[in-house]
Amino acid sequence: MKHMITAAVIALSAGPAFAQGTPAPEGAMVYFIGLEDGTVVDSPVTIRFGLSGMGIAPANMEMDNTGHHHLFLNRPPLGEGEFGAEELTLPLPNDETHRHFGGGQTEVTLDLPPGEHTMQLVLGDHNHVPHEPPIVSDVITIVVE
Ligand SMILES: [Cu+2]
Repeated sequence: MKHMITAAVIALSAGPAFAQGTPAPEGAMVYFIGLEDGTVVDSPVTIRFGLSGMGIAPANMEMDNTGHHHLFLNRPPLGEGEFGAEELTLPLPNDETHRHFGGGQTEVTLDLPPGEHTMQLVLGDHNHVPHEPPIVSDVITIVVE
């Protein structure tokens, strides 16, 4: 009896799924309103998201020059996490450290334990993928008393 050898074809050579990212206009910015690096707060803390040069659209709604907010919480800056630069071209995860505001929300109130909490805002397109170039805020560390 002859055995056939079947080669598993693994498409390792495929490029990023979103090689052409959603373009962001020059000068667009996301930023924290009223919070900066080192700000001391009480919990619960309300975190307000600022955006200039672009508009907010809910997730899954494809419109030029829009996106929705994501809050990175206690993880490395975009592009410096577990998946490195690859995460610039992939949908952002949705978990405790990656909060999505796909309804178009521009603030959130969080119960945070005492201590330091590092955060960054990242705008994502209708597919939750960062724009090209990525629209990200400064990384700030707030101190919860
Ligand atoms: Cu999202």
